[in-house]
Amino acid sequence: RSLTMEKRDFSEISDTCKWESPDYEPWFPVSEKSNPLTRDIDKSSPNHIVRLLAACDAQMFQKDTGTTYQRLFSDSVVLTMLEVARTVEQILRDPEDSLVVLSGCGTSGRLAFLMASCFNRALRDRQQNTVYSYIIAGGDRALLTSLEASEDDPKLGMLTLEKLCEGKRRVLFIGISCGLSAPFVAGQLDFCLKHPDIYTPVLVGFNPVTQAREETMPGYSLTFREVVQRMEEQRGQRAFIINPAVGPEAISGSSRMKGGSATKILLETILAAAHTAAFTNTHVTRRVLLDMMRGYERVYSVTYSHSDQIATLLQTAGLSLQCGGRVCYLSWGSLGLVGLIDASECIPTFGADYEDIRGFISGGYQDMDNIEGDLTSLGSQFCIAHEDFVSLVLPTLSDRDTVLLLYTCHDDVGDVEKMVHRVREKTSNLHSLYHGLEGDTAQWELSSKLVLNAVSTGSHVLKGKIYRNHMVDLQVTNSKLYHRAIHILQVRTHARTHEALLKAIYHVEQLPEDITSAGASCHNDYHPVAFTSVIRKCFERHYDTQQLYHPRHPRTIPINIPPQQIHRRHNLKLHSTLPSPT
Ligand code: S6P
Repeated sequence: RSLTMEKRDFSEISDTCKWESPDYEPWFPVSEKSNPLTRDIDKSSPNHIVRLLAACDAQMFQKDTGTTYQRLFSDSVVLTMLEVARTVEQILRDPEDSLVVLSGCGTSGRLAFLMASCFNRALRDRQQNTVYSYIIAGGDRALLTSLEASEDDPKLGMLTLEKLCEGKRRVLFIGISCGLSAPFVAGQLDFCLKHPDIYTPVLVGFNPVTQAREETMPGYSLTFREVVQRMEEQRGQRAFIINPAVGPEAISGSSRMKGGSATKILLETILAAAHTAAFTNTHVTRRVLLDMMRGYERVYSVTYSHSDQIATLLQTAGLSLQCGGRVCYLSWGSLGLVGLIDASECIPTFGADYEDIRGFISGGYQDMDNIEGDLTSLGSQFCIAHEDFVSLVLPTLSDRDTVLLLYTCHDDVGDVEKMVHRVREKTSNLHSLYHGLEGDTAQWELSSKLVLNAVSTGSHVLKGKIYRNHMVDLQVTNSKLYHRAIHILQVRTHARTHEALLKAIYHVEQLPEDITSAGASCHNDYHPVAFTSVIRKCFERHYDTQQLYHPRHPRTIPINIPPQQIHRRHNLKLHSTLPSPT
């Protein structure tokens, strides 16, 4: 191997650990730091993008390195998981008037829904009563689109929880906030602490408690950090905190990626272990939990062993987006939810239109099994069945668009083939992600999530929506995103960034006093629509946009080549050598 290769590998290894140093961006919590591995992702080739994403995801499974950060496999984390799993086990053995509620905002709420549905299905299959429920800030429509503003409302969180749990004797509340930051979840945790006779709160996130958000919440006397401190006082008895560090996200603050994957790994491990124990009359042990988590680590390795194919897919999707085309995920079974979730996140993260990357699920809302039922009447964006794809998208489908099929050996292959024939009449740009060997649904889901996150993130990187490793076209729709936007502006300028952002938001040259003196969360109430692409507007004011929206080094990917020449037929198969569940 050449000296250059070795030098690069060495620098990647040191970049992997760099973020753990106390001097590295000390003003940010881990979940908002920029990952040293990906600082040049915006000018990387598709193959290198996938390699960088794999390196970032690997940080999830990194062992305890003796720094201040506890990790996924740390004793303290596994011990708390064990205690929570035993509480779930007790509920499963005696479910009368009991509930396990999973709650969160944005991606965290979508995963809460995914897991609640999956484990309720497992109970129904055993002819048991269901015990899981979910809350997502903004209600069911937030499962499919971005409603980030509700995240700022602690009272709404509290009231929604109270209403859902009316009449219950025992509630295990699992609040997910990757950044230990969502006021909506803080309000719920605080409510649980005030009613210990019924509620046991569990907080899942990926920052140390000392990095929980300190900003005051609108209409609330406590900060997130103060709520967490109160939980710490009860820790291990009436409150639990599961908060390993998984390293900064590949795209700064994009907690849909590692934050989402780690949430899925932690909670599915806890719930699956509790189910096994309750229905085989055994008890959850530390070893069972560790074995299950190692199973997910193998899922990671098997998935990224297909890096070249993922890179080809990412490049094709990127070309579609660059040409003004669309990327459609057509899925069967529970992979459909993974597709819908990935697609919905592109709207707030990349300022994408809902049609840019869009998910469809074979049985539509019947397969979704969400609390509010069929949402199609809310508009085209909420049409999610394959039938909707056939009537709304197929007629105008062309080689500019990319279609990705996601299915497993459990799905009806005849049905998949029918869809393949219909799509091929319109485009040759058809791909598939297929889990071919018998396996575990949860593992297939994680594998698909990693691939789709890579495709949607990578294709938007190729489109020019990322500057270094920062999102520059995000929608500033809540206070967390407002602060992130301020930081992104500071990356390139020492100008008065708060003013620059507010002027762009309100389209004014002079800022009236009531705007400048308002807190971050108030700006959503004033001009919700004006927040779209604010960052871009701010950058346009200060910089040469050419420099921002095109790669700093010329790519080998030509942007205006006719569709026939740029699209290649490709069939990605993830023949699953995934391990079976414990
Ligand atoms: C992040 C995603 C957001 C977050 C949401 C909740 O990629 O776009 O929707 O999930 O803001 O964040 P958190 O830190 O409370 O889980």
